[in-house]
Amino acid sequence: TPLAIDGVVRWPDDTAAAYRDAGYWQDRSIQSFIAAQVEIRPDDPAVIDGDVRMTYRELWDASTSCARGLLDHGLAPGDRILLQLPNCWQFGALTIACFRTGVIPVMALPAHRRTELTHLARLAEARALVIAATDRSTDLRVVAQQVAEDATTIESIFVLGELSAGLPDSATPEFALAECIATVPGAKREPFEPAGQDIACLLLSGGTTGLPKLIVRTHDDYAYNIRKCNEVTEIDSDTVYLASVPISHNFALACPGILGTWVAGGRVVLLPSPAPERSLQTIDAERVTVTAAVPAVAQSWIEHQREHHTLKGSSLRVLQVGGSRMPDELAARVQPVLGATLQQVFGMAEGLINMTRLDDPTGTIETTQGRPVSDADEIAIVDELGDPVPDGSPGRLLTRGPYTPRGYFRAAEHNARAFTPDGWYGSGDIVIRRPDGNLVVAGRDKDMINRGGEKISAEEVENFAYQLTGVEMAAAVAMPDPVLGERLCLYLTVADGHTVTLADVADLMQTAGVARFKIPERLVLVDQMPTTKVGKIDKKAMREDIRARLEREL
Ligand code: J2J
Repeated sequence: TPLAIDGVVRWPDDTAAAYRDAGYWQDRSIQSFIAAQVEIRPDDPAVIDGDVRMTYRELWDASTSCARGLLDHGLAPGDRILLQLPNCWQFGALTIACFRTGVIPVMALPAHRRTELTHLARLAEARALVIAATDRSTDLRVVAQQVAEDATTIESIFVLGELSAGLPDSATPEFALAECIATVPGAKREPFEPAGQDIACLLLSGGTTGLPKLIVRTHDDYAYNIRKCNEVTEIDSDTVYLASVPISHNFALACPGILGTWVAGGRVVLLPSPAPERSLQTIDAERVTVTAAVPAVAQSWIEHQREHHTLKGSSLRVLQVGGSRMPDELAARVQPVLGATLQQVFGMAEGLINMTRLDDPTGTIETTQGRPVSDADEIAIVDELGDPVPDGSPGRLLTRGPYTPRGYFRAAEHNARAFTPDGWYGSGDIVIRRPDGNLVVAGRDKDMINRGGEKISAEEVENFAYQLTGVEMAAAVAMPDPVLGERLCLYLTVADGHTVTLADVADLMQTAGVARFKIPERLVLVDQMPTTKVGKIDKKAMREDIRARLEREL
């Protein structure tokens, strides 16, 4: 029986039984697949991170030490920790250690700051924080202390890198992650053997609400997600997978990502960012065969390659692209310029993953976002009344399946809106199903801005704007951008005698501490917000307005 944790929505019993009978759920932990690879190929490379090259045995031993360290610090199965690390081998060792101890990592993004981290720590009642000492110019140790002050369940902070110099006695204690990993493990016995229904990790939703929601991923469902993605992307022990986009995100974590690669016995190469020069050099130097990117990154690689011909070899077999809609023109340039098969991925941390297949006709690969990775994925495309629309017509995407959970963590009220009573998840995407089953993402029916794959909840930004004196009405909308697809534009109406600038909004958000990508890049002051016939703020009119303004400026 799984550990009891309140606020987790399970699949109905009969559905769960059917998933077990069909073999989708195998009551096996994710790490058991990796452990099997450690047995088969202890001396094969598992991860390459800069100068660090670790074999399967070494990665496993690091996770063993790390597990011991977590337990020594008083963490127990079922406890949550907030994990915020950049792409590094320690992320892998720690994630596996969490699986092996039953400690549940909450996968925060590297860009998150005080506001998000505090919210997540509170929501999850996290007992510890894991951070890097710094991220670019930000001292995350200072941020972590603030978070620990506001999220009172935090008892310890694990730091990758230098500890703070001279913390006051009242501060939350810091520990070096390196020491935790260097702990000499005692007993050989596994400290915890997860049941299939135990929680492997908590992922973040791409958020349409004021603050991100947490998504419960069990070993049963996430292992199935990983296995199916491995099958479709043809991952095996010869795979060399490059992760340059954040591995805390579902895409590079498990679709198939680093976990899929380890489950298959392949080799993971890590980079801290997808900067084109270094990424392309690394692909050649490490003979990378598969990698993942958002469309903006794919575009930057293509442009770089066309100008500098950095890629010389032809090791790259598959470039996965997802996170936001890839323009068809860009899709058509991948194979000719990079020499790799494009795989479009339309996925979500909530579950459902669609992929084009590697042997699909070029037309399918270049103009669709693929189809579900599992035959057990249920898809419905419906109109406003919830009635199915015919193939070829746009409609709202609903989905259910063996790796799409039935509710967010501790979010009963939101769940009532995001899920139908029959357990279908409404992703908020408008899609068209072609007769061959492939989906085309045609739009969105959710109040979110997709800034090159980085999701921004309009409500979250608007809530900040309302804190500024004089602001009467605020509306965050997407403005078109040739590189990122969308950027964030903020519309405001301001009371007489007040002025608000873009810098005021940025200052406020920076002071509060939020991910930089959420800060609006343009401000439009209007006398009146456009409204619909029923008096609601008309965001569609605003999106058209900003599009027209940008066109006039060209
Ligand atoms: C259009 N919109 C897309 C695409 C995601 C793989 C890839 C992506 C994600 C991801 C992921 C899109 N075209 N190709 O988890 O494993 C938008 C949709 C979707 C939302 C989910 C993975 N691919 N999207 O992006 O949880 O709006 O997951 O509902 O961050 O991104 O966001 P997220």
